Amino acid sequence: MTGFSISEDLLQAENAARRPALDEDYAALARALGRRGIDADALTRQVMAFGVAIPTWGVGTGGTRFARFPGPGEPRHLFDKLEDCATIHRLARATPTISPHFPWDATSDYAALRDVAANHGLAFDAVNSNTFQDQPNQAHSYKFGSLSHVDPAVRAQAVAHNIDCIAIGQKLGSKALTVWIADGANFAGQSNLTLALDRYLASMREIYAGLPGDWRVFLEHKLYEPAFYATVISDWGTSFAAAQELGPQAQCLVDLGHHAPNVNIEQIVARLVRFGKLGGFHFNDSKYGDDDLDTGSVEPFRLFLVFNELIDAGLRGADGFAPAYMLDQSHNVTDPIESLMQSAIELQRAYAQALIVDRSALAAAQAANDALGAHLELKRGFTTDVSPILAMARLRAGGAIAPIETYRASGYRQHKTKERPPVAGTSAGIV
Ligand code: RM4
Ligand code: MN
Ligand code: MN
Repeated sequence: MTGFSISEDLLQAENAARRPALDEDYAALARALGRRGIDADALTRQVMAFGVAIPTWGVGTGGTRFARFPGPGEPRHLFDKLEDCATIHRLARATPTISPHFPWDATSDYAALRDVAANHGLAFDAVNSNTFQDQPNQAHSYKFGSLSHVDPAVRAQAVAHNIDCIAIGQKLGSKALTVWIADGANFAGQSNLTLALDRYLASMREIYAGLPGDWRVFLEHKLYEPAFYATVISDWGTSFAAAQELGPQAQCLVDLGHHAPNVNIEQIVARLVRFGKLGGFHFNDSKYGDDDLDTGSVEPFRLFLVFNELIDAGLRGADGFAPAYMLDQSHNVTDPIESLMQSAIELQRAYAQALIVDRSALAAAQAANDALGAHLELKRGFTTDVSPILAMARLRAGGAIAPIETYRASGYRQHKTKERPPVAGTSAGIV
């Protein structure tokens, strides 16, 4: 890092102050888990191996349709974003990768970018294309759609952008492209629902043909917004059918906020796993729609149930099961660094709680039609406070026992506020 970075001395001092209490809590939990036949150290090692990608757009302060309230010292460009991602990973040790978005993250030298990231100890996960916004000097507008647009010239431009994203991703060491389109309609009759999907599929076939052999493409569905009457890839069924038609390298991406309220997302996950089409996740939380709230902040039980399906799939050795884990959140009222650390920790919590579910007891209860007994097996995992395991995993991986407190004690944001004077013209909206 060129500017301020959190010193090893501060990290050690913060950890030393918390170490005796952690050792006590960890020992007590290890004894309790031991009585259930669970090895706490093995669980800690599994948590240490769990990682989720940070979205580059998540480290800036987000915004709504109404306003954006920039935070002090927020990143001005990609290299500042990398610095913040490195800080998040340094303390929480759960985010070894980043997921970039183009052209938001466009730069002239991608080999150099990859090196800078590697020096921060970071690698790249899926690259995201953006055909939901017009860029300066762009020949055709996406106002009425992109990959499914009625005009072949607009579709060709959107296809070319996705192919460019693949080329950039190859330079960054990425192995997947995530495609989310904003295409849809605001009025009944505005668009031919069948032909729009046909055009999308034809465009996607061209993108698919441009995928390197060891790459995957993730199709991300979304129920509504910005189109409010119908979206082209509205739900997991459409996404699944499209992925099926495209071929084995196409899989579905589940963004937790992209469903109608109360939809059973864990069942969607189970279905996609069953058909070898679960590509990955955009984790966040939601109360009403695509709220992009912090992961685990609204419905931690649902998050746990999603992980319950993932653990089940992993143990079964489900075919084609290798989901990519990414966050996709917008931080409007918090420091994004704090939110992203906490969200990664909430994912590790759900993961650990799902890991300690007694799978044979659960299967036995299910086989005996013991509905409450089966439910209680799940609840036993969910109600176990695994915080000492998570803290010990961070400590053993070289991170902070208490990442947010340590971050606050470091004064990182105050230092960055001096180093990063605000730039004029930073726009409203999600970035
Ligand atoms: C969309 C969707 C995409 C993300 C954009 C910024 O709602 O979640 O994944 O790239 O927002
Ligand atoms: Mn998303
Ligand atoms: Mn979204």
